[in-house]
Amino acid sequence: MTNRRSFLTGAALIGAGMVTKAGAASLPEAPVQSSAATQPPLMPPNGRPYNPVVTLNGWTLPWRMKDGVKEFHLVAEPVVREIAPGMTANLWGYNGQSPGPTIEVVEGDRVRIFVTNKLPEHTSVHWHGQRLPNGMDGITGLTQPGIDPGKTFVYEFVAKHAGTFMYHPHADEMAQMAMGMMGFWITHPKDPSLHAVDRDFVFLLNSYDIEPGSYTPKINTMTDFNLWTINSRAFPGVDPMVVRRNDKVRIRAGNLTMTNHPIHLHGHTFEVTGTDGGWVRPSARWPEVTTDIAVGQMRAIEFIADEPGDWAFHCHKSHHTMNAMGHQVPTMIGVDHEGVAEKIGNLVPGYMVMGDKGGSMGGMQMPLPENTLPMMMGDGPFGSLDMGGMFTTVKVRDGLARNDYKDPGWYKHPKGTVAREWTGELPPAPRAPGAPPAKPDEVMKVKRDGDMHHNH
Ligand SMILES: [Cu+2]
Repeated sequence: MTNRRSFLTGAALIGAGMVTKAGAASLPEAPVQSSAATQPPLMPPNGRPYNPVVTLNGWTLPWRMKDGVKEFHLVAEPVVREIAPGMTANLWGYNGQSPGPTIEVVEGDRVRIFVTNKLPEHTSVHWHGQRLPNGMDGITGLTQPGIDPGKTFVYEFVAKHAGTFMYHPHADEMAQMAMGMMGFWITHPKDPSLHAVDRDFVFLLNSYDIEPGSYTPKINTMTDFNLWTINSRAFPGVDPMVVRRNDKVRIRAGNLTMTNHPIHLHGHTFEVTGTDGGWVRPSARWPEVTTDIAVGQMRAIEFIADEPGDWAFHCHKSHHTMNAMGHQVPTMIGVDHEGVAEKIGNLVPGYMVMGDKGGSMGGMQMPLPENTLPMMMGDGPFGSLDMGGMFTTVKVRDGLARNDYKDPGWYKHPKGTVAREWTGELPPAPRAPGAPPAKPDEVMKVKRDGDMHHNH
């Protein structure tokens, strides 16, 4: 739910002396979002018409129209974000959530954004990708002084070009970005029929390093993050993208992590139709099923959702579809530790050996420390789903009512269309040259070198 927070009555929210009572009256409200669930698209109550986007596990910031200017109020502040059921994080964000709310405007709109700083240190907001006057670019020290705690700054410019943008601080940025300060910005085309789609999803890719049992990201981490998230949510905390069969679908993702993410869609082919630089000319597009999104980049992909089902959508770096546990764990495939668990169990109650038949724990989980997520934790219709992190689904369905995009549950496969166990006769299994003779139920006796240490 969106709560209203008035800056007339909420005097404590504004630093002393910065905004006078008369001044406060001229500020638009700063709505606050308390839920991490995907909010329905915000239909524009005034201004020029457009087709609103859906922010996955997020929301769009309402505005006030004043003398033909769209006025928004962002409040930079500490927030508590649920990463997935069972884990919350102390992050920094805007208006109650991290990422902050999506800002949606129309090409040619004059936009005024009030930014109130409730963080313990100075901040600024950079409007990534926008063409604007240099002094509105939000670079602390270069184009403006930092916004000190308790102060409110105003940014104002014309949203000149339709497209997909982001916002984030350029102020103590290693800390502020690592703490979750970022948001999405959509400038819709003047003509709503241009680039029109039926479903338009947006989200940021982000990452955190939060030790199991703690709540605050380690901001000095450079590459070895343990939570890979979509809009600061890890699967199964990421909502599905629900579409009707034959909908034209656009998904826009911005990458504000420290590494690239090859984003992969199952069951369909798509084209990259936009970047943060603008729309890609149709003659310059080619079919893809994976597109790499580099750091600081945005990609808009489009496809016709013509195959019903629950289609995986995820980063193709396998460690990015894992959650916090499972890092710095040695590879144990082929290591026979029969009896070992029992011995360790005497020393460490609840100890469980990780995957001597591979990594999958087959639904078993070690007792976890407080406030963390098992490395793979989803439950699917066929059992445990061995993925977490930057993973969700595109659910394509026949027969959804128009504008009814609530989660329809798992796909019901037509008879005879699910992979199944072969129960007929089997030929003798071939052996690789030099392989030891087979014994029933023998696991391979190979220890891989080293441990699972990795740099993402
Ligand atoms: Cu990734």
